[in-house]
Amino acid sequence: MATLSSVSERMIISHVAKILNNMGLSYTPAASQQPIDFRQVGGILNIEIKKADNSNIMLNDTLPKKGVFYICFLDCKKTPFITFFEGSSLSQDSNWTDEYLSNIHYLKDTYGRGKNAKQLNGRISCYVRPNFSATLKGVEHDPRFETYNLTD
Ligand SMILES: [Ca+2]
Repeated sequence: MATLSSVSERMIISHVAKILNNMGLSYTPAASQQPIDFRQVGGILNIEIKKADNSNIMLNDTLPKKGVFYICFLDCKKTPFITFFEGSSLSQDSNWTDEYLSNIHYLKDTYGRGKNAKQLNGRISCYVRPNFSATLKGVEHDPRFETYNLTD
């Protein structure tokens, strides 16, 4: 049997696709590198799969939001676990993200794009984008997260 550490997110996505297909559920798969792996599952649900080698998941520029259901496989050294949650459960306590995003937009408009960026001196250019990640440490004690140890 494969251990979680030898399994990639792509392999998990392919297994979930098989399960959804066997259940006769329709869905739209995400294009490569796009957020939300399965869209409009059965016409009602969006599913995002995450796999990490510790308790931190990478979100890049996508803040988890309401209406997206997350299934996360965490290969923590002590106890690998799987947790299920609705996106807003992860992001709603971080009330500073709107301010962060508006600062990112300011930096983009000043240095990364548009007429300001075109007026910058020299050969160097730059771009800035959000780079969110989240810790899932302790979610087994949070009722918003349905969590199971994978060693039990
Ligand atoms: Ca994913």
